[in-house]
Amino acid sequence: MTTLDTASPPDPKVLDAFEREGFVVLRNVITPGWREQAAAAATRLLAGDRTVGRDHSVDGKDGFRGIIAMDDSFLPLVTNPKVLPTLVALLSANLHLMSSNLIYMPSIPPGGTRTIRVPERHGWHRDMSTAAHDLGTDVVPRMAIKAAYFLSDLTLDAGVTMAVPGSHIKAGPVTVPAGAIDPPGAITPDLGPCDVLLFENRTWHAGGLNTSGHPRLAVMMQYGYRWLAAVDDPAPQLLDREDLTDIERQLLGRPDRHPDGSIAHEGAGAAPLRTWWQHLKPDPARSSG
Ligand SMILES: O=C(O)CCC(=O)C(=O)O
Repeated sequence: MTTLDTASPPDPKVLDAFEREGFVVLRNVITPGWREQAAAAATRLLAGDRTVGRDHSVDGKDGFRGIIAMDDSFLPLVTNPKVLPTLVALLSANLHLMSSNLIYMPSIPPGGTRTIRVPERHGWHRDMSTAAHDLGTDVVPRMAIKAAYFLSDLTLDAGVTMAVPGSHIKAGPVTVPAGAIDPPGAITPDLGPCDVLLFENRTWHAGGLNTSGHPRLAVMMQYGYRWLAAVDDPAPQLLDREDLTDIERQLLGRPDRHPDGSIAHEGAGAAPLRTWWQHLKPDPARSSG
């Protein structure tokens, strides 16, 4: 089993593909056993009456934000050793987890009535749209990457997240032709059940159309720079746990502090990932944090 201590440096071809396309698929990053356990945990959460962090939306979509604090089954994703090296190479070691988002998307039969993924509400977007609003679209850099895991069957009609290759570096919005629901060039990534789709905040993407007859279950883990606010509700009880590693603590939001609680210099809290990365790969990460 790969652990953070035995993780491999990222594949340069994967990094090139991400730079070019704005997304990439990493193969076999979770085990079938974990996937089954996580799908059961997701189903339990969705069947419950919990409202905190719940994200009910249109057309029967359901889900939660902050699922790592709701069921321990999801915790191993935070430091997935087959994903973290690529994330650090593409962003830096100065990372934290901004969101862990479970998304349940029901199947809608072809021709069934729906109010999303229709021409007037096609759903294509870039993430962190408020950054573009505040700063201007053209100056927003890569700030965060989502790692999208799928816990349900991945048939072609399952509604996997779609993306437009290269759209992360194109100025202006993608254009969806009148009467259509997808822009030219949009693709559905070829994903196996144990794969993960990585895409960044500037990549134009949309949930696909699920007509498979089964609900689609996805978990989106969003990692961004530590100077960006987390999207999920704070979960201080998680950080207080004694069974966490320093890397987990960093990713779960530990601030720049010395062990006695006094203030450390800006970026000090990234030391766990930075040290790990230096041992994984001789070159320093893009940012020394
Ligand atoms: O549900 C999906 O496939 C897409 C989700 C999405 O658009 C997002 O997380 O920003």
